[in-house]
Amino acid sequence: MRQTPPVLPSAPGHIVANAPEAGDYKLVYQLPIDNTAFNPGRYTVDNSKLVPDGSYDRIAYYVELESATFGSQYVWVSSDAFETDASYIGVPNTAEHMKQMQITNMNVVSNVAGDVTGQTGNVEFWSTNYSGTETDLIPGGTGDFDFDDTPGATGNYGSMQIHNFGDGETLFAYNGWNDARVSDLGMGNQPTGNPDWTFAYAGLGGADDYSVKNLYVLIHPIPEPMSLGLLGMGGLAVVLRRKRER
Ligand SMILES: [Ca+2]
Ligand SMILES: [Ca+2]
Repeated sequence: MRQTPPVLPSAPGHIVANAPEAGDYKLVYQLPIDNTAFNPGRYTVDNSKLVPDGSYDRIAYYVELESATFGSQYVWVSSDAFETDASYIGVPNTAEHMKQMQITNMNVVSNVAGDVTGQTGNVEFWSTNYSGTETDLIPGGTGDFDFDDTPGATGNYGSMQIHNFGDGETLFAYNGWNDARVSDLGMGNQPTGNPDWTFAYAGLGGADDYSVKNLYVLIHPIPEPMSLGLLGMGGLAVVLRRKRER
């Protein structure tokens, strides 16, 4: 039998204001992104150990950035849960976090990327180096560093990217966080250079180019049977009222 979903903090209000869907989500991780090497100790919120495996049906990422070059930016991207263990949905800094796959029923709300509902997207989550070589996992990729690249078995560059590959668009990219170099950070396709912001640290897409840079990871808990029952009765009440109004 499934375990009871945990009591977790709700999504912060400013996220719900931009993406109303977030009102039904709970906060698992909050990270003020550093200029260089990611360290799990830098999470200001980490509720991952409180979340029973499989107790949620959707995962969402919210990134907010501010920079002189790109201004104030945000993106909300949610999809069907593609990982049942909440310990592996944050920054993919271990081999166990590795994910190179399509994600389904993806919703995007952003002031940078195009908003979509119920679309297919993909994640490139790994801690190693990678090449731009396209795979057969994601349609439409090219040999450039984009939404379809090939992770290597070694190295410590790191990729945390989510894409709307159907529109050829990177939603957000956080790369180069697994060593001492300045990380790459960007939203939407990078206007010049590699679309997925690989090596952007050398230009205007370095983490140190942003004055605000926050990552939130959220889950949508599967409603408990009792809540479903109440929901059902509420629905029944609406039907009865409608009948009465006739
Ligand atoms: Ca590629
Ligand atoms: Ca990529």
